[in-house]
Amino acid sequence: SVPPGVLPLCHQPLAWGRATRQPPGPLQPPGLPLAPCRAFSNNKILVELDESSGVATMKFKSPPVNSLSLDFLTEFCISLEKLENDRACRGVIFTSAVPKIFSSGLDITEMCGKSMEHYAEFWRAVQEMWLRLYGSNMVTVAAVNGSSPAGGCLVALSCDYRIMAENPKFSIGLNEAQLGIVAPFWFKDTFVNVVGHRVAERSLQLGSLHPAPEAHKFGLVDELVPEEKLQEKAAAVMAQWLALPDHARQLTKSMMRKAVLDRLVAHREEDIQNFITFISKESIQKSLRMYMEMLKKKKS
Ligand code: CO8
Repeated sequence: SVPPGVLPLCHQPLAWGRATRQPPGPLQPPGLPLAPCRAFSNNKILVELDESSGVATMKFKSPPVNSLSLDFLTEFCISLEKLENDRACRGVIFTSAVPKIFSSGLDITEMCGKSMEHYAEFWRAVQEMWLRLYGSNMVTVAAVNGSSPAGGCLVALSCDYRIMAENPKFSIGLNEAQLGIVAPFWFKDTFVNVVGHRVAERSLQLGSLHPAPEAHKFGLVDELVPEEKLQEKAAAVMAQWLALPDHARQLTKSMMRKAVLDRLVAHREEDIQNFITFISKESIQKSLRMYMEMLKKKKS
C-alpha cells in the first residue's frame, strides 16, 4: 500500500543495469579500471550514473517536445527517488535528448476534456514532481538546451543552478497567463525565490517567455554558454558544488526551501481541488483548446 500523498508506482520497477562499456581504446591504457557507470531507462527518461564522480545525468527523451504527461511525471519521480536512495549519487544534471526543446511544460492534453479523477491524478503527479525536485537533497543542475516554457521552466527553476544554451531562439518563462490560466502559488513562490518579487510579478502577469540572453540578464538562468559547451559546463559547476561537504550544504538548502515546500504540503488537497475546479470551467477548457489550435496553425 502507498502512503497518502505519495505517487503510486504503477509502472514496472526500474532496474539498475551496468552500462555496456567499450573495451579500452587508445586513450585508456590497458589494465586501468574503467570508470564505473550505471544506466537505466524507461520510455521517456534516460538516467546515467557515473559512480566515480557521483553525478547522474537525467535526459528527457519524449519527442516531439518532452511534454510533462502523467507517464512522464511518474517516470521522473521514480527515477529521482531511485537516485535519491542511491548512496553513490550526490548530484543530478537534467537535460534534454530532444533537439531545441528542454521541455514544453505540462502536457496540455492531460488538462483538456478529461474526467475529474484524471485531473486529480495528474495534478497530484505535478505536485509530486515539484516536491521531490525542489526538496531534493542532491545537487541539481539544469542544463537547458532548448525552449522551456511553463512547467519546463518550473523544472529548471527548481534546480540549484541553471545553465542555458546561449541561442536567442530558445526561450524560458512561466507563460501560463498567455494560455488564460494562472500559475499556481508554488510555481510563483519558486519563481520569486529565483528572480525576486518585482521581476516575477511583471513576468507572470505578462506570461513572458524570455529569450535566453534576456533570461540571463535578470537571473532566471545563472549562466549562458554555447550549446556545444553546455554539458561540459554543467559537469564543471556540479564538481564545484560537490566539493563541499554534503551535510552542511543539504541543511542550508533545506533552510532556504523548507517554508515554500511546507506551504504546498499543508495545502496539497486544497490545491488539487482548486486545480480541478479551475481547469474544468468551460471558459478555461475553451482557452486551452484555442491555444492547442494556435500551436497547430502556427505549424501549417
Ligand atoms: N502539451 C501538449 N502538446 C504539446 C505541448 C504541450 N505543452 N507543446 C507542444 N505540443 C504539441 C503540439 O501541439 C504539436 O502537436 P502536433 O504535432 O500534433 O501538431 C507538437 O507538440 C509539436 O509542437 P510544435 O509544432 O509547436 O513544436 P515547435 O518545435 O515548433 O515548438 C514549443 C516547440 C516552443 C515547445 C511549442 O510547441 C510551444 O510553445 N508549446 C506550448 C508550450 C506551452 O505553452 N506550455 C504550457 C503548458 S501549461 C504548464 O506547463 C503549466 C500549467 C499550470 C496549470 C495551472 C492551472 C491552474
